Amino acid sequence: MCNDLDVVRPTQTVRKILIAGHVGAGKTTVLQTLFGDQALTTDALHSEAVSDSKTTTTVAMDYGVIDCPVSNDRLHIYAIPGQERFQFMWEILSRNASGILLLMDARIPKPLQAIHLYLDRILPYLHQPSGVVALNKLSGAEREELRLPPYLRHGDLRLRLTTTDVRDREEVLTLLRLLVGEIGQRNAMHDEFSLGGIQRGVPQSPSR
Ligand SMILES: Nc1nc2c(ncn2[C@@H]2O[C@H](COP(=O)(O)OP(=O)(O)OP(=O)(O)O)[C@@H](O)[C@H]2O)c(=O)[nH]1
Ligand SMILES: [Mg+2]
Repeated sequence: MCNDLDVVRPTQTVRKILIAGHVGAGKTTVLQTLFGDQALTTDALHSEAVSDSKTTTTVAMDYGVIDCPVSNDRLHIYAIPGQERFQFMWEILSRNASGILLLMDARIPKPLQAIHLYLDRILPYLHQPSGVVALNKLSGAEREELRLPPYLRHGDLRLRLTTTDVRDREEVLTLLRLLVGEIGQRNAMHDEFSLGGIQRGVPQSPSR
């Protein structure tokens, strides 16, 4: 899936994807699931105890590149740190991201409220991104019982809503496919509006 990365195919679209979420949400796990030992991570020992016997935390970023053969996209995936004190990295890593994958531990109290609060903090760094919100850390039975609407509205944004277990490679690939689909839909809508503008006689800058 991530072979032959030296060459960008002529028709390939390169996209930047941001993985976000609280401490321990599973952001680094996404990269480890996709790239194994080759995942580029910056984990350091935690100064405080965290759930899931997690002893390390990301202090700068995680990074990896993967080709999505179905959609002919090359995804540059960046995971941001969850700890507040490394929030300065959010702005740096968010630049030019076309999509966000937000992971949320579904076991915390009021996870949907937590999603909205998190989005309020991260969205100012992003320019109209497409997004997927994935609730994780649920048992198989809990996932089956959970009836989620397909989309979550946050202001003007519509984010694809789903459950996941990012320790499973197929599940991570499904999330990436969903996100690429959302980006494609948003771009198609944008083109449609632009074309509408031309057809309605919106002044164009003179061609040279
Ligand atoms: N039970 C369960 N555990 C999960 C699931 N997804 C991730 N985990 C575990 O939760 C932990 C997440 O750790 P990380 O991936 O390092 O979390 P992070 O979001 O990168 O955290 P910071 O870098 O500290 O912000 C790991 O121990 C994973 O194995 C899940 O769906 N179910
Ligand atoms: Mg991490």
